Amino acid sequence: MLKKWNALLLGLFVLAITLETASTSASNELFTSSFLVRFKRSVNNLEAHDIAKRNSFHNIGPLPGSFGKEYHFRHSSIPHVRSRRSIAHTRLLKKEPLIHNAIQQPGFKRVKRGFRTLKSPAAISNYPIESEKYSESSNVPTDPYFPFQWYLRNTGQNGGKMRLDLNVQAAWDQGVTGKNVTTAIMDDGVDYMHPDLKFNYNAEASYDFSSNDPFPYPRYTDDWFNSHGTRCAGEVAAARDNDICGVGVAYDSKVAGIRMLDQPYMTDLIEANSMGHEPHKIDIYSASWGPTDDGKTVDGPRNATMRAIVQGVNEGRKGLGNIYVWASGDGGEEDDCNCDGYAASMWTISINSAINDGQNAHYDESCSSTLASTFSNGAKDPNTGVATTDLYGKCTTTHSGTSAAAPEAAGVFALALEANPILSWRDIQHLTVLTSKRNSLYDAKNRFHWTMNGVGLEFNHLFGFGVLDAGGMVTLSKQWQTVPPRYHCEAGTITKLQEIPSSRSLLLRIDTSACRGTDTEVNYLEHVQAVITANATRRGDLEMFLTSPMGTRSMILSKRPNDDDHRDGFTKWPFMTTHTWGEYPQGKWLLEVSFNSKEPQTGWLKEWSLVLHGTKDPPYRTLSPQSPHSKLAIVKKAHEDRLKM
Ligand SMILES: *[C@@H]1O[C@H](CO)[C@@H](O)[C@H](O)[C@H]1NC(C)=O
Ligand SMILES: *[C@@H]1O[C@H](CO)[C@@H](O)[C@H](O)[C@H]1NC(C)=O
Ligand SMILES: *[C@@H]1O[C@H](CO)[C@@H](O)[C@H](O)[C@H]1NC(C)=O
Ligand SMILES: [Ca+2]
Ligand SMILES: [Ca+2]
Repeated sequence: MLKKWNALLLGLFVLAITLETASTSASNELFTSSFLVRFKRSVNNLEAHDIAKRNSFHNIGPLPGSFGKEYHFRHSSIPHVRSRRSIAHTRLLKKEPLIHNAIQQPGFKRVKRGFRTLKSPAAISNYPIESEKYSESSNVPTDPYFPFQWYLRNTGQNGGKMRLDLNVQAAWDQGVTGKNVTTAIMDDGVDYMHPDLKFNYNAEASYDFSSNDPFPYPRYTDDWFNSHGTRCAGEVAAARDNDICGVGVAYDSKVAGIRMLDQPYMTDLIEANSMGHEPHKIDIYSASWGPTDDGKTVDGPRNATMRAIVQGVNEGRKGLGNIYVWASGDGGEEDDCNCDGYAASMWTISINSAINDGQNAHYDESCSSTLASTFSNGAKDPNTGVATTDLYGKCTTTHSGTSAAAPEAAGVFALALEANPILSWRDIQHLTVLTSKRNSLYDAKNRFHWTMNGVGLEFNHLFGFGVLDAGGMVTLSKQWQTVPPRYHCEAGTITKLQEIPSSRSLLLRIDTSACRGTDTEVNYLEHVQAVITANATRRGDLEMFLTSPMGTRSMILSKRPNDDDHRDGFTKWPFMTTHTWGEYPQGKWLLEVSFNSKEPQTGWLKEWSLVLHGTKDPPYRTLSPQSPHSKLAIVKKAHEDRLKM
């Protein structure tokens, strides 16, 4: 079913096993003034414009990936959001001979992660003392806020742990600073006149989808609500040694502004246009927003957005694939990022955060789809937030949340792409798995421990494979050989209706050959999805675990105390785990579904499909590890031992 839809979606009817496939689900009640207009044939912008105009609509433009068959129309006399469909306007469009159909777009909430109302722009106080012991490098930036950027260089300032940082100095010392790489900040705008950003601003790749013009400048509000994008941009690409603020992780890279969060309601078309904007000029898209983190939402990308992401990874960057970096979410213990379809997607790299002494931040969500972590605020000392650029030429030391974590990762990936511009979107994920470090990251509440998967890769339910290491990633990128083709194996489906008992686990097994002997054989895993349809008297009390044939147990759904849904449940929801990366998938997979509740609950599991993604051939065969203790050496040896068996 997944594959068939993909074929329709991409208009490709060839057997294209390495192409990515998509699925989504949604339900809404609000309608916006935006319409998705499908034409019977491809039309050009001028034709679309004429048709829009004679029906009193405004043509915003074609949708990415629609080959001129789908356009975004707006009607100016319909309120931006209303609770009923505008049947008359829809009918008007449908009467046009060239129009196949027109769908009024539902509006929904998307929120930025980590916004805290700020009192006043922070001024420098308690200037941190640099420790002499950190490193021998003489290549240290002189920017005034650099000493606050403990996430770039942790000398133990403000109570941090020495060397618990992104290890960017080791990348910079190799001369790698992000040259010729563009990261788009999909957010509330970017202050592109900021003196620390303006020379690294890529205007050509920027756009404002909140107001439909080429100038994604943030809208002014008294509380500086729209400072989010500017702060994220500085973390990636603030300039170096210019006496202004601090430096970006990739201070010679470019940032593009994609303003798309600043309107009353989000639509599928705004998201799709943003994520599909200039996929050959933009290498990395960074997103620090998503569905509400209230711990009771289950939501993800809608159809057009899903198609834009799929198209981005399959065709963006001239076929190498765009890199989508996602903040894993700020819902804390109450939420599970596997219920956020953006963060849980295989095509996004979802990033969690640790604070300056290695604990998780109190707002961190946990889930098995998180790939790795960077750093953010949360320590007691207020000077341990994320220092970066702020609105109107200012600087801040208090950027916060997993919002601040995702752009750091985008910066590290920009360094990797300069080191090796032909890395694919999957190469970046493999490099992340192999070079992220446990360092001294730990769960402040001692719930989640570091565990070794079946091929010796250490992971943690909070932090994924650990904290990004820019130096390690750049070094490995330089010798990297692209990974073998990716295959999707539909390993099995159980559709028998089964009751989830109140006080013990429902256990289901799928025994699979992982498509052995077919042309979608998977022998070395990347992502694994458990696509599940289930309902319950209280959805938030459900817990689910998936155990691989090699014995790695991923918690694919944790208890969400606020989620009292008893109606919707999960409909073909793709729970994802990264924890079995590199493992061999043949054998028995176990799904455990149970309630974690004081009250008696019941529920029904209606469907479980196991989808395996990975390679047929061992992925690291041509690489030579520089140290026998490196993760690369460990996995490579595990894979070689298997082949000898
Ligand atoms: C910069 O990147 C573009 C593709 O994004 C590539 O075509 C171009 O050759 C690169 N330029 C340099 C100087 O590396
Ligand atoms: C989204 O795509 C699915 C699968 O093709 C389809 O069933 C559904 O009707 C679409 N939803 C909308 C709102 O177009
Ligand atoms: C769940 O689905 C089953 C089977 O379709 C149905 O009988 C049951 O009433 C549903 N339960 C809830 C809580 O919605
Ligand atoms: Ca600077
Ligand atoms: Ca969330």
